[in-house]
Amino acid sequence: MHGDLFCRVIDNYGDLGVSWRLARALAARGQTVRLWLDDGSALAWMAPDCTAQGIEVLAWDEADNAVAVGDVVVETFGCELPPAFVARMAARPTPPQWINLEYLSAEPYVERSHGLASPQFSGPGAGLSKRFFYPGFTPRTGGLLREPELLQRQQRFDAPAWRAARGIAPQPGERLLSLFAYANPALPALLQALADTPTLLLVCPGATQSQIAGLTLPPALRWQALPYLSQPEFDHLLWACDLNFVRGEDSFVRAQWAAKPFVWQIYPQQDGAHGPKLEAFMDLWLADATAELAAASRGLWRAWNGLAAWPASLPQAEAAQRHARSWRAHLAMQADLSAQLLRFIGVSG
Ligand code: TRH
Repeated sequence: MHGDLFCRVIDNYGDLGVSWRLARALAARGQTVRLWLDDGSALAWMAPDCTAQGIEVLAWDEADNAVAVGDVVVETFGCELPPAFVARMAARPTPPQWINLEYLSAEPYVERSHGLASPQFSGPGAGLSKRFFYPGFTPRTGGLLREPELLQRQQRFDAPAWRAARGIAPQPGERLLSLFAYANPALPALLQALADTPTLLLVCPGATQSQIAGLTLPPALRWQALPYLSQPEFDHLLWACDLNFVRGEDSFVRAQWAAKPFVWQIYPQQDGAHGPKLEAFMDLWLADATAELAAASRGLWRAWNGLAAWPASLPQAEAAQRHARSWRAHLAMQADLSAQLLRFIGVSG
């Protein structure tokens, strides 16, 4: 299969992060992939070895030129393909499979919408049909991106050696916490809530580093600024910590594969749509948790997302750790997204 993946960077890094990961997953399954980007600048740190991965990375505008169209065209997150490219798709003797990869959500509409077709009646793509592919957490969705050897790599991972190589030196008994977040007014309250346990916060680049630099930390807390890491190294960070704060879409998924307790800062939407989206995920994720863990997790997640007052206590660490492992085991029973996508378009991976 020859695939064309299109990605427009709307903001931050998730659009590119997901698209790059999908491109890699398809290439690893033996498919030829071209990745068309309007802004690939973040690949310099996210995937510094990108030229060695067998993926052709191309500038969006070059898609206007008369390149041959692949067997499958993936439009990520409704990014609206270049009209000239769509016209060539329609002119191909066998039309390509046209897939729109949607955003991840645990809301019920996902199961209803996954796989639906949208025939094109007008415009350069008239006569073609686009199909919606929804990632998700349940068997009636397209699943989650997961490279086949992920769990084995995690088993072989040497966290102390990784930390030492990165200059991360927690003191004995110190909790290690990663913090990847949008600017968040709840940060001072979080620091107070963490204050009863010695903690080293590893803070990812972005607004949080300048925010935390302006705060006085409680005596039990220390923080360290991290540089941008490559995607594989970002995974290692999540595996090496006791508690991970993640955001958006891709780091949120990686935190689940890391099987460490985590807190999700959802991408905030003007119309408040992020509230029900957050609740839908918590409903699914906590369905089998004890009532105590579920209540404490909901309290912390809502507070971190500015949707409720700060809770009296944090989730109990061992219970949260047990739950994170069983959730990963549950998710790992699903076929991963790239395998499901290939099956969806009739290709054996
Ligand atoms: O950056 P994000 O917030 O991205 C997105 C976008 O805002 C997008 O528009 C929105 O729709 C979506 O969220 C929901 O968070 P995300 O999705 O976690 O993407 C971050 C990517 O950056 C992810 O692939 C991990 C990667 N990353 C690294 O590789 N190294 C790093 O050091 C860091 C901090 C992140």
